Amino acid sequence: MSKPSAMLGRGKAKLAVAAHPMLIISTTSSHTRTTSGNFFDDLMNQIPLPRWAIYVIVAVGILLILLCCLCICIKCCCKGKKKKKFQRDEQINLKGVDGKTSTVLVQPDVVDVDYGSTKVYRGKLLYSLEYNAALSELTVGIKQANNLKAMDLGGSSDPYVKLYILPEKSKTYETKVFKNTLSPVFNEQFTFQLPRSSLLKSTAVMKVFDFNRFTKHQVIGELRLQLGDVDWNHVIEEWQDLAEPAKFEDENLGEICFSLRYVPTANKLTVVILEAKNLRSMDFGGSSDPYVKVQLTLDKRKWKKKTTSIKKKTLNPYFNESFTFEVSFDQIQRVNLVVSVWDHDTVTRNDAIGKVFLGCNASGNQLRHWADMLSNPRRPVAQWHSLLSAEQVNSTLALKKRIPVPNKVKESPLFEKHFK
Ligand SMILES: [Ca+2]
Ligand SMILES: [Ca+2]
Repeated sequence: MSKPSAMLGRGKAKLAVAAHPMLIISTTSSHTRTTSGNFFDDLMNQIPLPRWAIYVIVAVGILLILLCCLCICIKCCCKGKKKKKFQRDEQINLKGVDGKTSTVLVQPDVVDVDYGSTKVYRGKLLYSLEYNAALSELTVGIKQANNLKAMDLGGSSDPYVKLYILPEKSKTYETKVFKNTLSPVFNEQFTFQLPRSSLLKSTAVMKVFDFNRFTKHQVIGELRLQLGDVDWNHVIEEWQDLAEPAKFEDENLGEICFSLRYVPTANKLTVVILEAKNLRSMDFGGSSDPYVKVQLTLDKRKWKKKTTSIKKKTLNPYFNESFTFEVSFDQIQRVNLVVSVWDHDTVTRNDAIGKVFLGCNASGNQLRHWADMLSNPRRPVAQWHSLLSAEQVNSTLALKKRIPVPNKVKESPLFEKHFK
């Protein structure tokens, strides 16, 4: 019995187990060696579940872990894309929305970068102007725009035009919004009631905006037309390049009345600052302490300057102060008269309330006053002027390249010493 059992190989050990107790030890030892290599089999045996069920549970577990990883990845990637999606939604929802819709600032301004750069091409606008003197009616047509600057991330804009007349600004019109285009065709007309006398001293402002549903509307560019310069015998229809939007506010700054008198034989220019009214309040408590600077520039340079007394706490000061300058007949053609109203402050720097400039290169109402003075020698000619913001007057003077010296240089003590 023992002989055949000894002949048996390891594979048949189980048969021998029952027959011989000696072999039990050897077989069990060999069995332990096998399970240490196959730990998982043993583990599975201990779980009171069928093999297929265990495999299913493990597979589901791995699948869940993979899904979690995938979710994290997608979340990370989406952060970047969200902004673009926002923009797309905005354009889709634009239908039927006009410019009057109040906007809520949901995301911070992204497109604010271009402000201040002057040489950006902003596109052009086709407008028409017509004045009906019998009805005192000005009709402004906003026809179309071309090649507008793209303000949205997708490389397009949603243009509309705001239109008003300065200085009254009694009415502000808006065209419809055209979504996702840089060449909108507006074809809209707007009428203003404007007597001829105010027409000639008014400015038509056309501002092209980019509509945004969730962020502040951006100015693409603007046109400012001095209506005193327009030949009203014809209907005007023309293209003009949009300019950089003005940084100054179109506010009612007040009016000033002064008289001008030129005596060529005596080489004397006399400016009488009479009064001002409805001045903007600059001080806490709704008042100002106005005074007036009367300045002459000659050949684009600061030349002479005189100042009135300060009137305390009033928005309607009465000055009646006279200033005489020696100006030869040769010089009067090259002179600009700059009249500016200031608010005096004892502690802080004095602020400019508003400004006007007159001279042969002025326009509208200001040019008319200057021309009246020249054509009526020896006679004082008084007139009211609406104040413009100092920035606006300075930019106009600079724009016409009449005063090429930058203001900062002109106000430096060195300049005063050389040119005063
Ligand atoms: Ca837009
Ligand atoms: Ca003050």
